[in-house]
Amino acid sequence: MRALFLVLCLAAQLAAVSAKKTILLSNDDSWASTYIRAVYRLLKEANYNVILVAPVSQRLGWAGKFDLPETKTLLTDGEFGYVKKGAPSWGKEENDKNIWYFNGTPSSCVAFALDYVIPQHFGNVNVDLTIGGVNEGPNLSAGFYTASGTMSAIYTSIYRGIPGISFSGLDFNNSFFKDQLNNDADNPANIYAKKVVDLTNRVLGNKTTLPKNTGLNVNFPKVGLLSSKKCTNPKWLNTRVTGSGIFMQDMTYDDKSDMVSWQVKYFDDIQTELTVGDINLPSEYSVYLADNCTTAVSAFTIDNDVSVTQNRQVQLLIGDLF
Ligand SMILES: *[C@@H]1O[C@H](CO)[C@@H](O)[C@H](O)[C@H]1NC(C)=O
Ligand SMILES: *[C@@H]1O[C@H](CO)[C@@H](O)[C@H](O)[C@H]1NC(C)=O
Ligand SMILES: *[C@@H]1O[C@H](CO)[C@@H](O)[C@H](O)[C@H]1NC(C)=O
Ligand SMILES: CC(=O)N[C@H]1CO[C@H](CO)[C@@H](O)[C@@H]1O
Repeated sequence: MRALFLVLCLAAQLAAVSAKKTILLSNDDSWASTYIRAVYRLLKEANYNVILVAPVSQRLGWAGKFDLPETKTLLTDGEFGYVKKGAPSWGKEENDKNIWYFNGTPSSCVAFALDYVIPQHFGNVNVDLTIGGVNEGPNLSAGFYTASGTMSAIYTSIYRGIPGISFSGLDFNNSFFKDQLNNDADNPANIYAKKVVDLTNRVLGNKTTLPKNTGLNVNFPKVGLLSSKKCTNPKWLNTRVTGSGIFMQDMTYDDKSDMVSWQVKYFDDIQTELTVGDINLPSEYSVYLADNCTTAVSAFTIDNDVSVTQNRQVQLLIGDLF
């Protein structure tokens, strides 16, 4: 009788475990960054099965480059010296089999997770959602869509049929979780992580999830200790990735040194004529500029094709070629 009871308890437990939704978590700032560890901690507390696979070192701005390790061991220390030169090119936390590093880019980390880590170590569990971030720094959106590593983790996932959300926070310091992850309610890492869980619950809590080929790009404002405006619970706002007001990479040429240097430039009002998205939505960068304790949430698609109208215009121009 007692044995039967135990078997029933075990079966119930297994059912509960398998009912858990699985989230693949990555970023570009490295697996040892404060923000990704804060998100990992709270998603687990919220009863998700979380598998973290992220670069061993900072890969900011590496875009969709699909970089794989070329040696079995690391030729240099990983981020914050947390993994040392000479260690294997991929591995996991000693005390947590769900946290992995990989000597690759965000895009290749997602592939490594889906093609190696999950099939080999997690019994091929289905991933319900991929989350990128929270990225340390707001360098996402139109001008950075193709440049951002965090974004590339997400579109790599969406191309493979798994919906994804990229998150960025307004904080430029890439900090080591062992230095900065604490239980302070005013720590931006904890405020952001709580918001990530809120949005994840909404996206995964319904019968249906995000539409096919669709992802969300989320930009948080300055919060907590970093906010002079006492922003601790930012409001959500539906925005669009493009729209008037875009930050992009740009350069300055210096004729004295005959050299060029990197900068970010704001291009105002250049995309008011966009025909595909909803032009009534504010652009995410207008929210960034407003700095009004608001989180920008833009839905984007991986469909790179133009609208039918635009393609007709192309055909009018060069249609005699076809
Ligand atoms: C930035 O990150 C480093 C590395 O973890 C940490 O030592 C430093 O205190 C952080 N600075 C701020 C202002 O948070
Ligand atoms: C999803 O759930 C929320 C409540 O959490 C509800 O307001 C919303 O209508 C649901 N959407 C769909 C498509 O079921
Ligand atoms: C914040 O600023 C954005 C962009 O100007 C605006 O659309 C939004 O309504 C503002 N939100 C609040 C809460 O003031
Ligand atoms: C628009 C914006 O916030 N750009 C930032 C992108 O990241 C670089 C480096 O982290 C910053 O210097 C820019 O200010």
